[in-house]
Amino acid sequence: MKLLILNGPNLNMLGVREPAIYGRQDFKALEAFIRETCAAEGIECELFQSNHEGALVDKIQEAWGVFDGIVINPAAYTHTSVAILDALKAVSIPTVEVHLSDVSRREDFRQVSYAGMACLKTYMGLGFEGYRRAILFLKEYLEGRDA
Ligand code: CA2
Repeated sequence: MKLLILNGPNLNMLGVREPAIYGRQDFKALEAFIRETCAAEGIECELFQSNHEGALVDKIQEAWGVFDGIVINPAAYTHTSVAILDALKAVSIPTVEVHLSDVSRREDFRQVSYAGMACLKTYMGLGFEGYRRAILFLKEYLEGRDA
């Protein structure tokens, strides 16, 4: 099983500011947490972070026929990007959305998620743990589908 883990703009700045919202741990720690989670579950993973919408769209398109599932935190593009939504729909790879913070309790402009419209599930407000839950959900979903 191969999962692609996508992180959007500014997540590489984790730990630098706004610890009350995003926690104190930095992006390196998040990447290590994701790799350890996948290794413990016997899952192959590739991690990709970009601050550019088109780069994320390219990566989603390239995932077609290569990855079994996608975990995505599109960050600010969550609330603006029809291009990312269309790419996820185009490849039709089982995808789970993750947000470190509980966006449902934040500003009005964060109340829409375009990417979420193409996702099986969303985990929010759980910090790093959201990524672990998304990985475990996809593992169970993909194993169930193959059985
Ligand atoms: O809660 C999340 O995971 C978000 O996807 C994070 C995004 C935000 O735009 C979404 O609404 C919710 C922000 C990414 C990180 O932004 C930082 C800002 C300051 C310091 C460090 C990171």
